Amino acid sequence: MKGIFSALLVPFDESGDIKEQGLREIIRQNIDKQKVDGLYVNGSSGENFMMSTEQKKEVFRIVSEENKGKVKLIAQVGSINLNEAVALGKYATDLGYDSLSAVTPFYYKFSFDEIKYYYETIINETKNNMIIYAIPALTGISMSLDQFEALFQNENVIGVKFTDGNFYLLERLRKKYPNKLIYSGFDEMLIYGAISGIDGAIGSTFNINGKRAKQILTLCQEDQVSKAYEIQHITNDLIERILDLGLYQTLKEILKITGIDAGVCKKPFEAFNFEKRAEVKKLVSTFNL
Ligand code: NGF
Repeated sequence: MKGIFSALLVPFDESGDIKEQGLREIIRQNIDKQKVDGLYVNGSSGENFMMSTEQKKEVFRIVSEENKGKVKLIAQVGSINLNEAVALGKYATDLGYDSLSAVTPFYYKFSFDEIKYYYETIINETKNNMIIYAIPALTGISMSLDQFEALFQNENVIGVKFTDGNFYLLERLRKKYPNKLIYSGFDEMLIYGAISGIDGAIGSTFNINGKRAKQILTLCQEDQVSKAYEIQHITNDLIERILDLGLYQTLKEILKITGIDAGVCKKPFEAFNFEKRAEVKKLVSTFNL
């Protein structure tokens, strides 16, 4: 369960339906071309929170079929509808996913006791492992070291996807929990997590730039930090442009330019600005994507 995990992109058509063949192509791109160690399915990058329960199940099923046991699979099942989270958790567990993950429940200002109950319920009902998905910038939930400790007491909580720039908290977690899996979540800050001894990383840009992410992680593990910095600098030149042009739309456009039917983003995400297509083509050749 260590290494580079792509937060899988999902291609939609103009009506918001999943493009099955395109999804299979994106899975193959990740496994065969980017050589990722695993896939993080139905996270933010999969536009999960905009999909119906049936669509989420469809994605879980197609990924499991196309993967054929090749790389590790993590199913993000978090939802503020706890019944849905449990149902999705059971579904992914039956499909053989290696672990579940769930975003901290958001929108309502849930107390920590409520958050703990949410994780315990998913674990108890599914009997699967759980990776906490902490992403304070999008959920508004910033957990303290003590709160992580309370969740980590449950042995089924095997780790955290830490999409946060709080590297002091990351260092404290790493020291205190050498046996829990810690995945960094911000691709542009991968090197800082790698220096702090993370086990892996989960990110959207790995769909197109996974090989560089793997190099950064491996070089840091081999104490070759200045070489890792060189790759992070190149990576961030790329990510900076992608963020300016629109994150998921541009990632999909890059995939399309490389011949993959990556579809469009689900509305109300805006369409990709086609006036920028020449610039994206240049990114593909400059960064050898
Ligand atoms: O897309 C986001 C939103 N974050 C991802 C990742 O942390 C979560 C990150 O890779 C994710 O992809 C998922 O749950 O599916 C960024 O896209 C990347 O660092 C660019 O900022 O914050």
